Amino acid sequence: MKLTKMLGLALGLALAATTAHSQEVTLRSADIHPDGYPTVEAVKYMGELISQRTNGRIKIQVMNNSVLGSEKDTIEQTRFGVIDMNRVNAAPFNNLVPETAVLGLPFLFRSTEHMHKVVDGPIGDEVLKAFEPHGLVGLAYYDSGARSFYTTKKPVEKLADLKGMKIRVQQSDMWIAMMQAFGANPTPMPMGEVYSSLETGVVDGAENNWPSYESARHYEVAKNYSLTQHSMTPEILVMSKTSWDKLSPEDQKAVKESAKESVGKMRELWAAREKSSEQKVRDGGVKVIEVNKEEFSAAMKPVYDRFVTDAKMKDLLKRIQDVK
Ligand code: GTR
Repeated sequence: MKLTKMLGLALGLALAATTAHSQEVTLRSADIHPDGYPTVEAVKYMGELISQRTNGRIKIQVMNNSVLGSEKDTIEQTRFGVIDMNRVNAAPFNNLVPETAVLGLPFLFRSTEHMHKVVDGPIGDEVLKAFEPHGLVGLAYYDSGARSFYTTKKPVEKLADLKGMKIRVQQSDMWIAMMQAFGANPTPMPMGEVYSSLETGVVDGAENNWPSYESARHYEVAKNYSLTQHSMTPEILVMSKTSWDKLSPEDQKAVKESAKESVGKMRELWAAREKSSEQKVRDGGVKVIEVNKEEFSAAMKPVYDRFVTDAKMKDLLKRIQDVK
């Protein structure tokens, strides 16, 4: 190679390195929830952290309130690099990344502490890594409490009450199977369509945690909330692999660390919001029903049999159950 060409190449590389280092980036992050919802505020907080770590070079713009579309749609856009980051429940990832389905299995986690131990440990990291072949980089888990059923007309007091009821589910085969095992008639649809579907009778009910039940105002149209607490499927924060690959290794590290650090903030916000949302819906006249959880849990074997089939999934499940 001629000297001039070599010099040119070296200069080019050096320039690329400087640009990579001084790169100014605004990462657009999707969320379906409104301002004030813990997931939205936690990602904004992550934005503050990343900005501090990079002297303001990297910022996060949270595009919430479903402005970029439903969770299923935004996952696709994130995979193709149209959206940089996305905070989505584990459920809409289930068909794409089967490992995530294990985290949503009914009555899997014994408590919030059990769930935290699993996602904070090596199993959590392993599931986050499983996103990479699908164009996504798993960054962190956020709390989502426990999900329970709510219905418009007939309250769910026992398992048999769910028989034949049309229940909205998230867009995941595992969730469809779960509803079938409960005896219900699953109707998959994005969160944004649930309010009107409850109101017009397209569905008889849905299921969610206290904050979503309250925030999306579903409690106004479905006033029976049955404490089945059937799943503690967490929220997952991911980044587009395309956007990730554009960052320098140092910036990637800053993104990952800021995401992990925002988890503590999220947990604080979540614990407070669970309480205030519960209070708000109780004050709003919701009938809260205690159920025999064992009866509901005993019906879940078909879901495990169908979704935990190969040795890898069985091993993952066993390791989660074994976490003390
Ligand atoms: C919420 C969750 C959302 C979405 C929603 C749903 O609890 O935060 O990401 O999954 O439930 O049921 O669609």
